[in-house]
Amino acid sequence: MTEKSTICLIGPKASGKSSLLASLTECVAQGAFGYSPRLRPALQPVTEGDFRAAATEIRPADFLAHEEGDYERLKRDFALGGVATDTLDTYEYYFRLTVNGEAPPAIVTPGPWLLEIVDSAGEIAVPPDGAEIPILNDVKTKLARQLLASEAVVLVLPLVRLEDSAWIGALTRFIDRLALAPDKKLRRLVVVFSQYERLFVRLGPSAFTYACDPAVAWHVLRKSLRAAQWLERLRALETGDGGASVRFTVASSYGFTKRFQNPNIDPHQPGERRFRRASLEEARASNEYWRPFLTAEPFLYAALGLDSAFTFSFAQLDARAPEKPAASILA
Ligand SMILES: Nc1nc2c(ncn2[C@@H]2O[C@H](COP(=O)(O)OP(=O)(O)OP(=O)(O)O)[C@@H](O)[C@H]2O)c(=O)[nH]1
Ligand SMILES: [Mg+2]
Repeated sequence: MTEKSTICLIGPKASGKSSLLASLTECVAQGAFGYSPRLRPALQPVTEGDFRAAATEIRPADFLAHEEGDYERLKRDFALGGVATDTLDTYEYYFRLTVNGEAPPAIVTPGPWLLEIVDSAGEIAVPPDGAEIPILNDVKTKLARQLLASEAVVLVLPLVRLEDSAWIGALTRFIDRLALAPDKKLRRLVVVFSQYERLFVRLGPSAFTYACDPAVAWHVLRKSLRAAQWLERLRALETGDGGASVRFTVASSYGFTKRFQNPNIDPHQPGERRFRRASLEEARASNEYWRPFLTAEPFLYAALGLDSAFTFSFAQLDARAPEKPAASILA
């Protein structure tokens, strides 16, 4: 049976929400995640019509469609350096997810799953503290409705010193409101620390080897969360009435350069630009060098409740040592 779920991406401005979504299909296609390769997930963008009709196959009318879809546009914007999401609306993207290999027992239905993923500008749900950012009431209402109707929330936070960030107050209020909302459908919430590759910039080609160790992610998460006062509010969300299960993970949309294995940031470009060879056309340059890292995890957990070697529960992060990591899956 086809299952549908809605996932809302929430997080402060420039935390990397749109980039995480833009790199999702490539991460799944390259198997650059911490799930078993035997899972063989596949993810394909579909149209809103396919989602609404709950069609399990692509509709014939769309089969030979050539216009660029919204998701292709998002991917192109990301490849060119990223564009801040417009505050004038919220933006829905649709996907069909299948699991073609050995489905673990945690998955009770065989799928496929139709996903609606809602992206929005960070200022709407998590504005900078103390700033007055004009947002249309209609847009706030739309996002609030989408949040209350969604099965999962993916909270994207940049991997910086959290206590220095100017949006902690807004984030704490957001979590409180979500925990207290009576009519929500929320079953899962994933906190993902983005831009993970930046931690490894000095490690050269060893970077990828360290990043592939789930124990490193466990330590990074524990350290990042130590001063986070909103963490106790999240526990309330998990233990409260109709509690949602909470997971923590790390991800990098830029990822690590294939073959060279170093963080995928081009040292010859101003700012932080993805590495690519100018002489190659865009599609080839991406395929040849770009491997996103763990950007599938937040969405696969949100949709299926499936844990990977890089998703951690409160209990796992509270433990004194990381669990023995599952065999390294990233080739
Ligand atoms: N180094 C690094 N930079 C990243 C990564 N992901 C995104 N960025 C950069 O971070 C900036 C913000 O990324 P976005 O994806 O636009 O952030 P957002 O959360 O969608 O921001 P709003 O739409 O404005 O709320 C862009 O300049 C990206 O290029 C990453 O994995 N690593
Ligand atoms: Mg965005």
